[in-house]
Amino acid sequence: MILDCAGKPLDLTHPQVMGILNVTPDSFSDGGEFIAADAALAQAKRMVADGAGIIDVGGESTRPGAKVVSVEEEIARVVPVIQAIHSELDIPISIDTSKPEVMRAAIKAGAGMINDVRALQVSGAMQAAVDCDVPICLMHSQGTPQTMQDAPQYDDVVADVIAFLLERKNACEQAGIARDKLILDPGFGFGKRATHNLLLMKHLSNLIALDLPVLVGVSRKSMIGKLLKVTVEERLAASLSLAAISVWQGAKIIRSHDVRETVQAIMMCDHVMKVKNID
Ligand code: 8Y4
Repeated sequence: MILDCAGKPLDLTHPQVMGILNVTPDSFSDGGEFIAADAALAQAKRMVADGAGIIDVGGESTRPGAKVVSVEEEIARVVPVIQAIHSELDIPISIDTSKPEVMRAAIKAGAGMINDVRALQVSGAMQAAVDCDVPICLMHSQGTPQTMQDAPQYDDVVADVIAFLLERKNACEQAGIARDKLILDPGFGFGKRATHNLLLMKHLSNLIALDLPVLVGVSRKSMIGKLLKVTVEERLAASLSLAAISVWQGAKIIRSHDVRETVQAIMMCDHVMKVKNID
């Protein structure tokens, strides 16, 4: 199955790595609010050389406790970077946003997928997604990024997350978005305790069974830090292990900071999964 991301193909017959490109003032800035598009483009080029299948551009930090960013500020951060990647590189771009105005501006600038951690629940986002007519990743989250890690609670985390994603999938179909444009994501770390994340990983095949492509984002996340007591710089091996466990169960897209290593890990998984007996 090949996803059409505004004219650029994303081949999901193999698992793919989505390279993370944060364009917030703590990356690529001169210390002020100005984002250096050329530096962001250089990182995108490196990710393409390392085997990324898509690049996820985000201008709003979704870290717990992060500041709220205005529509104007978010557009000013992401649009020049998307334009530069779109004109220089032959790779699909996803826009990591929940704001309808940012979705529209990003798609106009050359993005070919919407990655929404709020699953199109913001007012106007569903209609923006309908109008943009690109693939959409619907992610589960409990609470807002500001409060989500305070006290996450579930009856049955796996069943609750699947029920939420089915409800959002149905809302998309009702709004006129074809099922074959949808990608589902359990939202590791978004309003989940370590045990909730582990249960979602153990039972990821239950989400895969819905028969839509599944995206997993575990790269360097704090669940690894909490369980292994390692700093953010020391989380690569654990991130690769979780990527492999995800792909083994059928995940199709792995969102990662470490593209080269993640491509190697998931290619090995794919080889094992597809090997045929000799003779
Ligand atoms: C260190 C490492 C510090 C990671 C913070 C983080 C997902 C996502 C994010 C995800 C989808 C993050 C935008 C959180 N995570 N989109 N976005 N799925 N679809 N934190 O899991 O990487 S941002």
